[in-house]
Amino acid sequence: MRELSVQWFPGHMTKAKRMIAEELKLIDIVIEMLDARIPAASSNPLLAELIGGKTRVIVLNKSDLSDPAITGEWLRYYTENGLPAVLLDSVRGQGVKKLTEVLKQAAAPISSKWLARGVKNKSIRVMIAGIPNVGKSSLINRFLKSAKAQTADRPGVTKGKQWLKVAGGNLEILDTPGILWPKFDNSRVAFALAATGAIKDAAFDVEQAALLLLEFLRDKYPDGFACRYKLPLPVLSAAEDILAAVARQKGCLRSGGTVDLEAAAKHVLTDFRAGLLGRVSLEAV
Ligand SMILES: Nc1nc2c(ncn2[C@@H]2O[C@H](COP(=O)(O)OP(=O)(O)OP(=O)(O)O)[C@@H](O)[C@H]2O)c(=O)[nH]1
Ligand SMILES: [Mg+2]
Repeated sequence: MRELSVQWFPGHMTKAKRMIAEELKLIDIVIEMLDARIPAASSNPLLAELIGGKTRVIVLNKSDLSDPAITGEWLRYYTENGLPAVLLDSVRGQGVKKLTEVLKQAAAPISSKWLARGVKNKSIRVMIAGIPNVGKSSLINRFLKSAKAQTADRPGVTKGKQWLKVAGGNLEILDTPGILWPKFDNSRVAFALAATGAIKDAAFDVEQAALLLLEFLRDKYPDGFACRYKLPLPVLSAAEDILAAVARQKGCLRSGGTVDLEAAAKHVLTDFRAGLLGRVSLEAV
């Protein structure tokens, strides 16, 4: 079996945990941003542990790149497990309105509880947490565009911290996202994170990742890559032969005419991440 190993520094995880735990003291609702193509691999078990009883909202971002049928099943999975979930494309802003509605609904019981204790006009504070590159800053930029006001730092809050008022000012979103380091439980998770760009290319074997991806696409989503690389369907070749065909098609050749598989592998990963090989989900429910 082909496997992908990743150079991995667990110290990052401890540091991320400490930082998020500190920020969470001020937060009422946490948006857990997942990559719609890999909802399981992009979720971090630390977060559930850190959040404790706080309200959690799931966002499946980059849903413009994922397989719509499988993403629909993930959405159902979360809602059936009592977690509000929203599909998002945080670059184009698709789903932001729906997310704001879901946040308002999640905020309502918190406000009522406060009101029962005589606390009025207190804003509900929201934080966006997720693994690197999942789209946290893109969503914050979206909220920045629609924000009523960017509130200044206020008493009791670390100096310099900015809150964005949204949804009529009742909700405030922390404008610094919490980065969760992904957990490489096994080589399947490592592959999912590598293929989608959640970990830097320098930390794994790019050629190996591209071969795994081509194998997956050949078996599950052959149309997109066959069209992109002008391969006749059905594609039955071994992943190595497909990669060599991509190299020839893209002109990735070394002096002397041998194929440059590493260059071809980079093409494949870049095309996949940009959605040029079709809408693909790497993980089913
Ligand atoms: N197609 C698509 N691309 C997205 C989406 N959201 C973010 N991106 C792209 O993904 C890349 C990372 O987005 P960021 O918003 O910087 O991600 P981040 O979570 O803030 O990343 P870190 O700060 O490194 O943790 C950028 O190239 C974005 O343009 C999305 O919904 N769809
Ligand atoms: Mg960011």
